[in-house]
Amino acid sequence: MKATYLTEKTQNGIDTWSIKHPLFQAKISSHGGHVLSFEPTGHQDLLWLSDSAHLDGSKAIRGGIPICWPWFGPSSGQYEGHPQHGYARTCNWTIVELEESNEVVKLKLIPQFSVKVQDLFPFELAMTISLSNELEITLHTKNKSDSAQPLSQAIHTYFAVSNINNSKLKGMENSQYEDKLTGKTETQNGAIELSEAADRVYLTDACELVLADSVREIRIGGVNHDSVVVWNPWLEGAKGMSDFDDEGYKTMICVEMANTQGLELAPGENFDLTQSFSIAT
Ligand code: TA6
Repeated sequence: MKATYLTEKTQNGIDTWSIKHPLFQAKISSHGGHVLSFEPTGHQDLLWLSDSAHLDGSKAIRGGIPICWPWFGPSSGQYEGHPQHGYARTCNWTIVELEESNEVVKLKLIPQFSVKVQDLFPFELAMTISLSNELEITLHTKNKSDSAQPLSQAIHTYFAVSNINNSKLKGMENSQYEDKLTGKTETQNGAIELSEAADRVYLTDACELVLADSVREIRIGGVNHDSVVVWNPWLEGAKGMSDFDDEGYKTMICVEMANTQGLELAPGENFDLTQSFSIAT
């Protein structure tokens, strides 16, 4: 691919695209269309990636930005028995459009589902990623069938923090959330400060979040989400995952713009879910 800022390396059938731009550096894997890192110039990586992540295509990559689609969480209903978080994060993707300038690099990628997988659902998917001093990622879904179809999805971003014990996620104060660990619905009191495992679905379309630690603030936005998922497995959870470093929970938090509340696409409907983030200060 002829490009100014993007270079491609292929190993065992997986492409890794490295983008070195005056405003940022980034890495994306063709496995899962997975953004692995995003470093605005002069700043540390905004994304967390497990040191023991599988980058060989054997499973979803632990860290960066996994794409959960066309369902979020355990499969259910017509998709019963299929893998958690769907198939987008474990199939290979290709770049179909690349636009580069001094200001921004824009990519459009499409997934290469197997016929068997594609026949499971009547959706078409594309992803656009725009990178500058901000990263904006959008999932474009089209319902190609002649009936309404349920869709759940998440841009499952693993953010890097210097220390989870002195991090705060602001912007969802007073929001209700489903606590997946207790099965209860709670109300958020003040900013989100974690001191134990958390797996929460905030029932909000809040779109001006700030993830603050002692070193920096990351601004997190979104469009068309009906919920924001916040997850940290903490020590016991991390120990239970072979691709999650035991101590890794100390320097990450997942903040995911998602559709988890019963979205249905009408026949022929297009639906875009976006997350964006950048350094605030
Ligand atoms: O986003 C939160 C969550 O749904 C958690 O329940 C946890 O399962 C996490 O995703 C990671 O899932 P994974 O399949 O990548 O291990």
